[in-house]
Amino acid sequence: MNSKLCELLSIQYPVIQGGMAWVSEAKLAAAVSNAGGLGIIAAGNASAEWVRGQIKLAKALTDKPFGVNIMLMSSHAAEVAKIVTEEKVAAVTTGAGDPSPYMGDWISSGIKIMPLVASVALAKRLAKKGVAAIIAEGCEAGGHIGELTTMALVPQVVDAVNVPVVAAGGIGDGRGVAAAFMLGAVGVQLGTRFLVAKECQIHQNYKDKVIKAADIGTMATGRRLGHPVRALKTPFSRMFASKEYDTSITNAELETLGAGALKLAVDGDEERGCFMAGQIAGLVSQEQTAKEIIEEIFLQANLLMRGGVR
Ligand code: TUI
Repeated sequence: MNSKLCELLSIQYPVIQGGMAWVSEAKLAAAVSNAGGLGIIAAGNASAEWVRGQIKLAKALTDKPFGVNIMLMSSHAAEVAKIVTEEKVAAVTTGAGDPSPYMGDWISSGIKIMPLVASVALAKRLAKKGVAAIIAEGCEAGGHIGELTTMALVPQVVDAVNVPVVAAGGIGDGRGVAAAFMLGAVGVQLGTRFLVAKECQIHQNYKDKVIKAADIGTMATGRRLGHPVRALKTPFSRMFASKEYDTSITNAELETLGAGALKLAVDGDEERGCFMAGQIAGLVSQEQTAKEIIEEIFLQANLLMRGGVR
């Protein structure tokens, strides 16, 4: 399946792997790139030197293009922004903010910039500044989310900008891919489905929870803090949700409660972990290699888009 995104990134399938903090490491990124998608190393809150090590490892594991996701709320974001330039990664995706301050350096180094946006306003602002593509992420996604659904957001972003748009949030199989193309997207970004990739290094408890999750198995918490996060319903998310309505708890205390919980999930802590995942977790039913996931999804998408049935 060829699309503008394949040409833009020199990849075989128009799929980008989500940059999931603590989850998207070099091994997963390289596996996705080797399978013909664009693998992504997530910098998350990690140190710049950790990110450099992961980039070097990915270079050893694949000769295909891959990218780095920079979480702009991280205190290390500025340093990581420099390292991706030094290492000349093929692409950068950004989340949780406006990457404008770093874009000049990336553009002069030939790095393809694909910011994640949750609104038309930010998409329009960035499209004027030389981004290669915009990733429009709906609130079905896992992790830090905006307000609009993928169904509502993607066509509005497509109409508002003159750069290619990638759809993200709630996409887990070939039907989601076909739907994204119908909305005007040139590709998709998938996170939750890759959580259960064999090459994904998270604890088996995390994978089992995603596989067992039902349609209503996720919830968004943290609205009070201005950055809602979608995660699986677990003891942690229920505890956090109840404290969110407790006016005797300050915002600072609430922030402290959440800090470090994602890492605990990645290490398998079922009580204290924050298991970020998207609403499509209910559809994810088995562990597969990145190659199996990508080939299965695009076989189905191709059939559907040629007018076949699934
Ligand atoms: O960024 C993500 N997903 C993430 S980041 C993350 S780490 C985190 N952990 C705890 C609290 C907060 C973050 C986990 N998952 N997706 C892309 C995304 N970007 N979703 C929403 C946004 C976004 C939100 C506000 C982008 C820009 C923005 O405002 C900037 C502006 O100027 O409008």
